[in-house]
This record gives sequence, structure tokens and C-alpha cells, in this order.
Amino acid sequence: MNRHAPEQDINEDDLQIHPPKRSAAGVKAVTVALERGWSQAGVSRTVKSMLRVNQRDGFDCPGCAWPESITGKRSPAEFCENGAKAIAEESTTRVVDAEFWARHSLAELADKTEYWLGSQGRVAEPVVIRPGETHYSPISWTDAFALIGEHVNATTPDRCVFYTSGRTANETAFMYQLFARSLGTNNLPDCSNMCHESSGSALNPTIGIGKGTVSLEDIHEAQLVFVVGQNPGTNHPRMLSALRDCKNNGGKVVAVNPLPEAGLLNFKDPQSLNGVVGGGTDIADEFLQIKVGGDLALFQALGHLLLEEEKRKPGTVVDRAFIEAQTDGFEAYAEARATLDWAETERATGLSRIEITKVAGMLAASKGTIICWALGLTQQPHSVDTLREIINLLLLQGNFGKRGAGACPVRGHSNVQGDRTMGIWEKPSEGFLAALDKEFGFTTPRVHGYDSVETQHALEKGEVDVFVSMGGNFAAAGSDTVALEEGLKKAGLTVHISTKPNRAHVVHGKTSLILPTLGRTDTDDKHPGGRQILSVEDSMSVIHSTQGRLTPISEHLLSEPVIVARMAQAVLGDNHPVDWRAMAEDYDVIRDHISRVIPGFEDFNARVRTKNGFVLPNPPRDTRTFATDIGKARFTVSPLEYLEAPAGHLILQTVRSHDQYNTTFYGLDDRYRGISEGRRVILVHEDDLGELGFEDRDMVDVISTFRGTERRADKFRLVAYPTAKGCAAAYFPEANALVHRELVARESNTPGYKAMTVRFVRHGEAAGHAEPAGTVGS
Ligand SMILES: Nc1nc2c(c(=O)[nH]1)N[C@H]1C(S)=C(S)[C@@H](COP(=O)(O)OP(=O)(O)OC[C@H]3O[C@@H](n4cnc5c(=O)[nH]c(N)nc54)[C@H](O)[C@@H]3O)O[C@H]1N2
Ligand SMILES: Nc1nc2c(c(=O)[nH]1)N[C@H]1C(S)=C(S)[C@@H](COP(=O)(O)OP(=O)(O)OC[C@H]3O[C@@H](n4cnc5c(=O)[nH]c(N)nc54)[C@H](O)[C@@H]3O)O[C@H]1N2
Ligand SMILES: [Mo]
Repeated sequence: MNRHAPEQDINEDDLQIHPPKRSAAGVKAVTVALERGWSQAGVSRTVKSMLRVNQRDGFDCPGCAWPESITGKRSPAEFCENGAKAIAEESTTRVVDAEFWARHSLAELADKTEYWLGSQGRVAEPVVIRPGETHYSPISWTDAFALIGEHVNATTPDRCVFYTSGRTANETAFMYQLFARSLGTNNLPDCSNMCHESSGSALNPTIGIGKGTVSLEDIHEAQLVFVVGQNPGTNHPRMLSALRDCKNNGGKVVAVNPLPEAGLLNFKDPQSLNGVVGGGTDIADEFLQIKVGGDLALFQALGHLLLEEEKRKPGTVVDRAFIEAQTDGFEAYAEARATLDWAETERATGLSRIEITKVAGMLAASKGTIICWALGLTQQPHSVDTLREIINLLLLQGNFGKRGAGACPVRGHSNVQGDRTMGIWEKPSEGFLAALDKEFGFTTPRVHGYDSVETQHALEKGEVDVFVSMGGNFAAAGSDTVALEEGLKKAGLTVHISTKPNRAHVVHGKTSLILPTLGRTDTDDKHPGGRQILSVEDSMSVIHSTQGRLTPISEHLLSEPVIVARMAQAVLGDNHPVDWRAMAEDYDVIRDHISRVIPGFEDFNARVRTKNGFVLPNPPRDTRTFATDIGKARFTVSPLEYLEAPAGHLILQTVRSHDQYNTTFYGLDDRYRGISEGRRVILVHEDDLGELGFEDRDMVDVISTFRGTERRADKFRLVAYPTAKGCAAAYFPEANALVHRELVARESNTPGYKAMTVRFVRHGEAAGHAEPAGTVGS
């Protein structure tokens, strides 16, 4: 069997490169969306699903976590191109059934690309593969649950791991964590560990909540919005309408990114006349083309400049009354930022003093500033410091608890934030566990569990006997792909509760189950009380219902809550104090439990059925208070740190293309960046290519270095691209084999997916000499 993941879709001859686009969306976005829908699901399913997405009685888009308006009017088609592709991907009528598994041996599937696997259709029935077998084959649901029961009960709880990807609804997530904790483990790693964990690690101790503090209306009303380390044109397209509205109200936007992403520059709203025939809206008033990892230096410099301006014009920039009353640590912060080494700031950021000073002027003049960020800031060794520096900057001007101001981590998966609220976390708080104990009458474990990186270490050491995956594709999403796959194969049993086939199904434990489930778009009505609804939480803490309307493609699919309940019954037996069956039959029973365990969910069943759902309490936003251990918000002081590649090397970051959802691919067209029919590319600044002795389109092998060890991934095309100098970009997950699993963000343990040090050799050549690499501090 193939030891390495297949080299995805190299298509050496097909790769096409065009100049990057300077505008996002437009009419093309709608035509692409509809074409993808029709080809996957046919016209009637496509129309049915498109009309229900993000509507008040419809389903939550399985794409991103960007909110819908709860006060304003919704357009009859509240979708975007990439939301539409996510729906087409799920509502496909292609099926992966017994015949498929009989036709393709595992050895054959191991050589297929992720794109091929995902394109085969929806998993239609439960299948199993046991040691020595060459093919997956059908298994009844009853036997599948019995098999899980046998494996879990043959080992200890600390050797079982329960992973969650962020599409899981609130009700399922609550049952799933309850199951893990009933068993006796907090081994609940999730995709959030690899995503916004750094945001939570920075926000909780400084502002007393691990979530953003703005609403959608705040974005519309802000005087200044920063969009940092984020590619909204592709990953959160509906955010562009919010930024457009902000600009129409007189607001300004600053984009900070090493890549000139199309959506940051201009937006053509396909739902407005100007977007269809006009020039669209220019989004960024200032574009800071920063070096990868330079943001801490930038935010420190901005803090310094604001303090200087306050000295010049006392009482005009810094919100002294707020700082005095509501914060701690200002003096130390002001002292640390009193001086600045401009030469080092320019080197760290790749930006000029003039550019930075201009943006500081915009900040000083703004009475309401929002800073939005995503993964460009969360996946580097010093990420938590960078995010704390953002909080410093916001605190300085009192940008909490007032309209048009606040912190806005833009979350990824459509319910990743809700899953955390429901207790999917390896480090639960004592308050949460105590509430569970009280509700269910037993004692949940207090020992912290594994996060996703720790899970990877445990898998490699052979310390995991059972790995259950609620959605997701851990094999492809994690770092150090080759070692991770070897680790997964050591598990006694892997269980994948999935909608589509993926790499994790092919590199599996000694015994492996694939359990097919309903998706967001599917109706869920096989219950004594009839059709059930579920709920989700968006990036701005709004909880609302979601219900699918499409007929499931197979009669063998079970809903996620039913799967969790039956798994729990099989493992824990009939005398367990939790009534799993009642929850599976009627989701109101789950919501009643949640309403008694989790603050903010009082009267959940009634409120989830209101027109717009409800907003969770958020002290910084609602009352300008901070529920930290000291009852105040905290300024923090971090030393300057940035990424600097040694001679002959570049800093490599990984991004999503316009045609993918994490590890699933909708197609091979990264339209805005002008790259199509090939994903194994590395985008490099023209000058760097020359200095390194390469040319555009050269085929290279890539070597990453970390603390003297190397990882290698072969056959990438270099592409001359207008990225910041000294930095390169490749696609996730093709480049994951290059991420050493010990390269992580301090405190959050999030993999350093945007912080690799790499060099290139001509394809097939020996690796050459490694040089030490790392971060620079002063
Ligand atoms: N269509 C679609 N939508 C999605 C997803 C998807 O795959 N497809 N994924 C979902 C998920 S789970 C998530 S978490 C989000 C991800 O949303 P994003 O965070 O937008 O995703 P990435 O593609 O990782 O883009 C990171 C951006 O940060 C920039 N960047 C990289 N390094 C730095 C740096 O050091 N500093 C700065 N300032 N910028 C940097 C990159 O150039 C890029 O523009 O999107 C969600 N939505
Ligand atoms: N190099 C690099 N690596 C990264 C990142 C990066 O930026 N760079 N980003 C990281 C981030 S932000 C994230 S969130 C992770 C993503 O990691 P995951 O969340 O684990 O990965 P996905 O690709 O989103 O999972 C896709 C699979 O989920 C299943 N699925 C889809 N919908 C449903 C559903 O409704 N129910 C169930 N049960 N299953 C479903 C399908 O089988 C599909 O194959 O990757 C991380 N890895
Ligand atoms: Mo994510």
C-alpha cells in the first residue's frame, strides 16, 4: 500500500496560471455556483436547497460561520458561491454503496486523491474492514454499535479519543461530550485545536470570554475595520457585503495580508446592480502587504504610535476613563511600548514606517474600530502574543461595549463555536463539569484530555485503541501527514461518522467502521414525534435552528444524535443514568438538559423556535465588563517576535483555494488567484525566485526545516506571484507533510501551518545542507 498520501492532482501539463483577480464575486460567482449544484444534485434539489439556505425556517449553510442578519431583511437567496458549492457537495445524488466498496480494494483507494474520493458521492450504508481484509463491506447498524462496544470495553477510557469537526450541531455535540465523559475521558480534540484555539487562548485571560465581541450590525456601523490574516472573498464571502455596507456608511477598511487577495481589494455583489454591471465596491482603503508572521511587530508599532499621539494631544486618543475603571496592566504596557526600534519593525513586517504611520493615523481618528482576524494570525509560534497585542490596541481606545467596535475572530466551520459552547473541549472548566455532574448524577473526569496535536503523539506511540471521528478528516487536516497516517494505523478501531469518503477512511485503524449520517440539508424525520430540528451558533454568538429539507439519498442514514445515543447505549449498557434513547427520539429532551447545564440557554426549546433565535450573553459587548479572574480586562506585554528565514530559505504559509472546503475539493480552480487545474504549486515572489536561482514554473522538491530536522514533499511547481517578499504560499492539505508536529503555537498548541521554514531543490536532487532556523526575538 502507498505509504505516502497520493500526490494530489499535479496535472503537470494542465496547470494554468493567469494574473490574479482584483475583484471578488460578481455574476461569475452565481453561474459557477448554479453549475456545480446542477451537476451534483440536479435542478430540482438545487433550487429547493438554495431557497432554504440561511432562511429563518431553513438550514444553516454548512459553509462558514459568518452570521445572517437578525434585525435586517434577508435576501431571498442568502447564499454565496462557496456556500452554494458546499451545499452542492452535500446534496449530491451520487452514492457510495456496497457495490462501490466491492469494486475498489483498499490498496486501490489508498492511491486515489482526496478530490477523487470526495467526488464519488455520499456514503450510503455502514461498512467495516477487519484485520487482513482487502475491502470494506456492509455491516448492520446493530453489529456496528456492538463492535464499538466490544472495543471500547476491552480497553481503558484514557486510550479512547473522540474527535469532532465543526459541522456538528449543538445537540449532537452536547450528547457526544456527555458520552465521552460518561465513559470517563476528556479526550475530546476538535478541529478548533487546529484553527482558532490561539484566539481563545488570548481572549479568555484578557477579556474574560473566548469569543468575539461584535454583532453584524457593529460591522456595518464601525468607523474602521481591520481585516487581518483572512481571505473573506473565498472563505467568508458574505462578509464582503457587511464590509461594503460599512463603507457605504462612511467606514474605512484596512487589510493586512501577505497576499493581495481579490476580495480584500474589490467586491462585486452579485445581488446588486452595481455588482452586475458596475465597478463594484473597493474594499480596502489601505492594504498592508505584511510579511508572514510580522503582525505582532505591526500591532506593537501601532500601539506605540497611538501612545505618542496621545502625548501630543492629551485626552484625544486613549480612553483614559475606561482604562482606569475597567482594565489592569496599562502602566507596564505603556512603558513597554514607549520606545520602538523602527529598523527592526520594518524588517519584521516588510512594511515602511510611512505605511504604518498612516494606518496609525486612521486608528487615532476612529471612534469605533473593529479588528477581524482568521488563520493568518492563529497558526504561528507567537500567535497568542499577536492576538493579545490586538486586544491591547482595542483596550487602549476603549473599543469594547460600544457600537461599531470590538474584537472579531472570524470562525471557520459553521458550528465550531457552538461545539465549544456545548463542551467539546479537552480542558473543560470546573464549572461546566460540576453542572454536568449535578444534571446527570455522576462524576465526570477532571483530568484534562488530549488536544489534536497530543492525540497525534498518542497515536504514534500506539497509546490510542479507539479513535472516533464525528465528521472531519483528521488524517489530512493534521500536521506531519506521513507520521500521522502511520499513527492512525496503530489504533485498534477507528470509527468515522461521515457524509463523504475521505483519506481518513483509507488510512485507518486495524479495524475500521464508516458510519453514514444525515447532513445539514437532509430532513430528519424518522422519530416517534416526527421531524426534528437542530441548532447552531454563528461566529457572533447567535443561536438559531437549522432543519434540512431534502430527501436523504439512502434509507440507511442515521442522524448524528441517534448515532451517538446508540453508540453510548452499546458501550455503557442499559442501566446508565443518562436516558440516551429519550434524547435520540426527541431532541427537545437534549435541549432541556442543555438549558439546565449551560448558562445562556435558559428556556432553550422555546427560544430556539423564535424567528431569529437568540444571542448568548457576552459581557464585554453587553455591559462593558470583563469576567476574568480579576474582574477587569488585562493589558499584556509580549516581547517582539517574528519569523525570519535564514539565507536560501523562505517562510511558507498554507492557504485554502477558492475551490475547496478544508480537505474536500469542489474543483481545481483557484479562480481569484488565477491558478487552475493544479494544486501542487508554491507561490513565490519574483525577486525571491531569482535570488534563489529558480524560474517561474520550475518543478521542485520542498524541504522544511525545524530544530535541525527536516521534512520533504516532492514535485511542486514554483509560480511567480505577487506575495510579500521572503514568504511563500502553498495549498493546505498538500503541504501538511512539511509541518513538523512540534512546530506549534505556544499556549494554544495549534500547528504552525503558517510558519514553516523551507528551501527548494530541483525535483529529484539531493536535499543539500540544512541550516538552523527559527523565530527571532528581541
Ligand atoms: N469556501 C470555504 N470556506 C471556508 C473554508 C474553506 O476551506 N472553504 N474553511 C473554513 C474554516 S474551517 C476556516 S478556519 C476559515 C479559514 O479562513 P481563512 O483564515 O481566510 O483561511 P486561509 O485560507 O487559511 O487564509 C488565511 C489568510 O491569511 C493570510 N496570512 C497567512 N499568514 C499571514 C500572516 O502572517 N499575517 C497576515 N496578516 N496574514 C497572513 C493568507 O495570505 C490568507 O489570506 O474559513 C472557513 N470557510
Ligand atoms: N496546512 C494546514 N492545515 C490545516 C489548516 C490550514 O490552514 N493549513 N486549517 C486547519 C483548520 S482551520 C481546520 S478547521 C481543520 C479541518 O479539519 P476537519 O474538520 O477534520 O476537516 P474537513 O475537511 O472539514 O472534514 C471534511 C469531512 O467531514 C465530513 N463531513 C462533512 N459534513 C459532515 C456532516 O454534516 N456530518 C458528519 N458527520 N461529517 C461530515 C465529510 O466526510 C468530509 O470528508 O484543518 C486544519 N488543517
Ligand atoms: Mo477551521
